[in-house]
Parts: sequence; C-alpha cells; structure tokens
Amino acid sequence: MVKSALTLIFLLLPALAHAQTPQADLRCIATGTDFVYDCTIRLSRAGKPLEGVQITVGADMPSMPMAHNTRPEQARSGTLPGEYKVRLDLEMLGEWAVKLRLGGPVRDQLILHYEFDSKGASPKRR
Ligand SMILES: [Cu+2]
Repeated sequence: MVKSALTLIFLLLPALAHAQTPQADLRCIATGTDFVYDCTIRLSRAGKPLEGVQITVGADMPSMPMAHNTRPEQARSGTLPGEYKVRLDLEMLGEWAVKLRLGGPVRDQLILHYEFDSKGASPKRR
C-alpha cells in the first residue's frame, strides 16, 4: 500500500514538474557569416505556446569556461504564438550552452545545450 503510493508519487512528480517548467526548442540556421546564426525559439508550457515573454539570450561554451564573452541578445517575437527570433553571434563552432533568461509574465531560466556546426545547431544530449 505504502509502496504503491510512493510509486505513484514518483511517477507523478516528473509529470508535474514538466507541466510547470517552460520548455524551449531552438532551431538555428547559419547565416553565411562565420558563426552567426538566425535562431527561432519555440517556448511552451504544458504543451501550450508561451506568448509575450521577454527573452534574453546568452551563450557560452561549457568546455571553455570564461573563454567567451558573447553579448546577451534580446529575442523578438516571431510570427507564430510562442515563437521568438534571435540572431546569435558565436565565436566558434562546437557545443554551446544557450541560456534563456525569461522575464515578464514568466520568470525562469533555461539552459539549452546545442552543437553548432557550419549549417546550424542540433540538440546535445548529456
Ligand atoms: Cu570556444
């Protein structure tokens, strides 16, 4: 009885946390200028697009702490609900931790690990 109740709690906890934490998906396309990417962020919570959020986007390389000092950029609203656009000027190819600072109606911070190559970026599973 206790065991099954605990099991239920452990099954539900991640689902609850997942429902409340904003989720972000990042798509980036290389612009043709070295290390400059046009990126689209899709922000949602519990499967619904999050609109009207102020997003400040920073980036650094986990493998090179303090080596880079990219300027945080303010994302602008995209065309679809929950969509935001930002241009990232990174200093080299490789794995970057893209940090989204959310302000306005939602306050949170999300860190997205992406591998940037000459075409764009793909999520890095750790
Ligand atoms: Cu680097």
